Amino acid sequence: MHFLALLLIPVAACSPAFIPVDCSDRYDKGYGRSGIYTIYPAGPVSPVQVFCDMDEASEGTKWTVIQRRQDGTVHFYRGWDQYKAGFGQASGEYWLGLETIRMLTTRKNYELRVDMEDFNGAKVFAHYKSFSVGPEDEGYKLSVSGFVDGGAGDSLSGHNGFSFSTFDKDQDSGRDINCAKTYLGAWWYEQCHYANPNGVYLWGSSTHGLGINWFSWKGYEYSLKAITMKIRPDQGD
Ligand SMILES: [Ca+2]
Repeated sequence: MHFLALLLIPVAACSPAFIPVDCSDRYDKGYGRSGIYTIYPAGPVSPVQVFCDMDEASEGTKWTVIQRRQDGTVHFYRGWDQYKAGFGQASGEYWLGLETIRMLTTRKNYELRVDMEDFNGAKVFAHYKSFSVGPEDEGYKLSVSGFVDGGAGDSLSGHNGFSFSTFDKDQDSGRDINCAKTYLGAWWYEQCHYANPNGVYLWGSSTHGLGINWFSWKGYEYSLKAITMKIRPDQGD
């Protein structure tokens, strides 16, 4: 009995008092700088490293980055298991992972902002007041609404309600096509896409639909320099 009690005391003393679920929790605890932070979307035993955008220029901070392309250093043409679990590094290009995104967006109401940049330094964004991803057994279905234009136009609402597809898991709506294979990406493809943020990094000109496209801004023949998808709890404004 006494031996057990002694064992339990240090464990209790070590348990962390603060378990941030996302970058918003970090920010609210006084971590106000952009950078790499550890969050716990699935509880204290599952730390995940992410980039937090706390920049005041990005409409008031608190953003958890779920996807980032900026230099082509990370290969994005990957299969289902990788898109489910996530890949890349929080310090550079990465995909946070469908399971983590689902867990986050199930806990709270999130909004989404997609920031984009072309090779001339022009920057635009698309903002969605509501964003969530459903469970795996329903194909990690996308729910997105409430578009607010930041110059990019709306190339995501057309994907609302569709399941996520990778080259090895075709859940798109095209019966005779595997959109992930055809457009060398992974996305909530319909038949097939208005945006291809996980397409091939092509340094500008894109073969029709294969690059990092956002149709309503640059069409299908232009592959963006940078694109970032980030989420934060609904601010109620
Ligand atoms: Ca198909």
